This record gives sequence, C-alpha cells and structure tokens, in this order.
Amino acid sequence: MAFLFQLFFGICSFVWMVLTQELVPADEAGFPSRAQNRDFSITSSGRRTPSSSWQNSRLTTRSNAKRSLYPDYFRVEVEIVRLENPQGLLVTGKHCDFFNDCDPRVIAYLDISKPRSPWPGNHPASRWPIVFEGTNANSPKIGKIINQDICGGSLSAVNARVRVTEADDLSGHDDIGDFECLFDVDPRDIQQPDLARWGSEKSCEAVNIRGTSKLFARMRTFEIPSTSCRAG
Ligand SMILES: [Ca+2]
Ligand SMILES: [Ca+2]
Repeated sequence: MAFLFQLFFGICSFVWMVLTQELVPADEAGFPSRAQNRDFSITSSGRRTPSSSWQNSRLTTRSNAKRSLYPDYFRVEVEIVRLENPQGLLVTGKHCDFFNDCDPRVIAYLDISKPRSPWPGNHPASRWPIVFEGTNANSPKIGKIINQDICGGSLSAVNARVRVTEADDLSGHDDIGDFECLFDVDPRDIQQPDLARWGSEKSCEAVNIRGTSKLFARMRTFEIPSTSCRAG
C-alpha cells in the first residue's frame, strides 16, 4: 500500500515538473523570459568595445613608432570660454542696446592652415558658423568648442578667429570685437584622449584696439585613432 502511494506521488511530481517547464512564458520579442534573460542586461552595461578597439589601433600606431615620434593623428580643440564686456559696449564705444544689455552673436573658425596670417586669414568671416547667441548678456559664459583634426602630419600653432557682433536686426550687426586666439602646439603636449586636460585660459588678442571687450579661450590636443580622423 505504501509502495503504491509513493508511486502515485512520484508520478504526480513528474507531471507537475513537465507542466511548469512548458508553461514558462516567453516575452513578446520571443526571448526566453526573466531567468535566462538576466544575462543580457548584464552584458549590455559593459560598453567597453570602443575603448578596446581604440587601444588596438593605438598599439598599431605605436608599432610603427619609428616612423614618427609623436602622434600623426590628433584633434585640436579650442574652447571659447567667455566674453567680458561689463559696460555693454560696441567697438565704437556706443552701447549695444539703448534699453538693456548686449545680444552677442559669436562666429568662429579654427585656422590651422595659416594661423599666423593677418586677420581674417584665408576664410572670409561671412562663411564662419555661428557658435553662440546670447540675449541681454554683456559678459556671457560661452563654453563652445571648435575643433580640427590633423590626419597625418604636424602642427606648430592654431588660431581661433572669433567675431562677436551685436545681433540686431534693425541696425545690422555691429561689431563688439574681433579676436585672435593664437595657441602654440607642442607635439609633446598631445595627450591621450582619456587624459586630455585643458591648457590654461588666456585672453585673446583684440584685432580692433579701440574695443574694450575681452574674450577668453583655452586649448587642448589629444591623439585620435586614424579611423575617426576627419580632415578638412
Ligand atoms: Ca538686448
Ligand atoms: Ca540688440
């Protein structure tokens, strides 16, 4: 009798196991549900692939290091940090706006081809992109970065050429200041991207000496993989 009871109990547990295995739900995308799917969410947080492929290409660069002592592929970034124009004046000495503060518009381009040539260099300012627009701000924090890639070769200096105008549809765009932010580039200072620190902030040179406003910028250079280098 006891044997029959044990047999019956055994069959029941077997049937129960089969049923519960079959009935584990699959989610809508067809993935196995929860228990098995947990592995997916763990791997998705480990986004280390770009950095390891970066290291591989870096190693390749290094293995050709006899050809060149310093990185051939690097990015130059200049941050246009801030404008200082506490009295809200144009280069003419007049106020930007009669009733309130200036509305500065900043256009800029990073000259790496002829950084030491006279203002405005080879590219007319009319083609420079707008990098910042402020409203009623005489001395705005700008914090905009312009950059260029060097894809094989070297560089001794860069010049962030910057024009700040009063954005005013009625009177045209009056000049607040034209600036040249010239930085020497030392190949020994080209950093690895994860360590790329900014150099110290400097006051750019005003092209029009009558102006009273000041512009501040800083620069950094760091190595990039040849595959992500964008020349031009
Ligand atoms: Ca204004
Ligand atoms: Ca205005």
